[in-house]
Amino acid sequence: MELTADHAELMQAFQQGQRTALARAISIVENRRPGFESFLHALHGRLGGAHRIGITGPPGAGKSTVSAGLTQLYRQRGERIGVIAVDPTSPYTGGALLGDRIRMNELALDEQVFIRSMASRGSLGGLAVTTKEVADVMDAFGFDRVLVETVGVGQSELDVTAAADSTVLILVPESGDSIQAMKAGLMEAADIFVINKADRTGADRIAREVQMTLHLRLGHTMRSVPAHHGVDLKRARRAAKQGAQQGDRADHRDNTGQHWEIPVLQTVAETGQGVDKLVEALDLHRDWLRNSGELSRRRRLRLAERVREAVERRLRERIWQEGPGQDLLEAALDRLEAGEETPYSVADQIVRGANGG
Ligand SMILES: Nc1nc2c(ncn2[C@@H]2O[C@H](COP(=O)(O)OP(=O)(O)OP(=O)(O)O)[C@@H](O)[C@H]2O)c(=O)[nH]1
Ligand SMILES: [Mg+2]
Repeated sequence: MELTADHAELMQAFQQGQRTALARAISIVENRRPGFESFLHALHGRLGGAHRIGITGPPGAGKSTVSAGLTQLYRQRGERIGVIAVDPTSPYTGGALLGDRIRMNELALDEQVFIRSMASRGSLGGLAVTTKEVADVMDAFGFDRVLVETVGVGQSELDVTAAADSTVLILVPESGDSIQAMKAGLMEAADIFVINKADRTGADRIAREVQMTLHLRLGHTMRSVPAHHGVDLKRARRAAKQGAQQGDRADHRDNTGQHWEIPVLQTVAETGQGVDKLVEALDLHRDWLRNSGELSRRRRLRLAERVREAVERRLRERIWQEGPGQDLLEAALDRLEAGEETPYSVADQIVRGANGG
């Protein structure tokens, strides 16, 4: 896991906090250039400082506007912020591009904010396959928060939870119908719900619907239905505090233990209204993650997943690039076609060949 001379030099600039080094490091990792694993290996000791926040939701829900609002508030606290926007503008809301650019450009002038757009590369889920590693690079660079914005098109909401400590699911008043159809997994993936565009009618109604659905799906008590405006941080605050006192290894979804009470907030991201409540909810969630042991649990899951991915990459390389896999496959094609071999017997030979036995 030795760095090339080039990468060693880059690492030095990176450790000095040079933004150009950060940009280059991200490119290496994002594009899986030769040596990227060694680079990540060298960075690994610096991980863990950043709060990773996933922001997901349907196209045009206001993810970028919310991210920009969050970034502004965090900046006021003097925090340094990295933003990863995966496929930032969907084909559905092409008009958002301009707004995105203006908002992002304003923020991008700030030396303490670093914004990186990534194409989703048609990966089914919508979340670029290297997003997690890019988040690692930003974490290692010393950002206090790393925001990962991804358009929700099904699986990607679940993907984003793999990259984030805290996942925010943004809906709009018009999302009503989709709530019924929302997959249980998706509901469970969200740590905080935000009904954005609360300046439109129906925000209260959808907030209630989300609460009801959470109640039905996750066994939450009806007490969590807020009296007004969907903002119910008091209960969340209490839960976080209790978790802290008891050091309980709370299960996120376990209503009988010290669980996280999922807040359902309302925002008008365009004016910034309610974004401060989201900042508060995220702070609470981070406290809860730490105190309940959930942060460690999630990080362990992520680390295990990372090992699996690296192993799969190695095996693929060993078989198809370095090993005899391709030759064995080509040599077997005639026998395959003739029905003398099956794809499974050939696969068996190839894998065994790669293992040197
Ligand atoms: N009325 C209203 N419009 C909003 C609000 N927040 C954002 N918008 C508008 O909604 C549009 C989409 O906002 P974006 O922040 O680009 O949404 P997004 O979810 O990032 O969109 P994609 O990345 O394209 O999926 C823009 O025109 C915003 O100005 C809000 O609170 N109220
Ligand atoms: Mg966007």
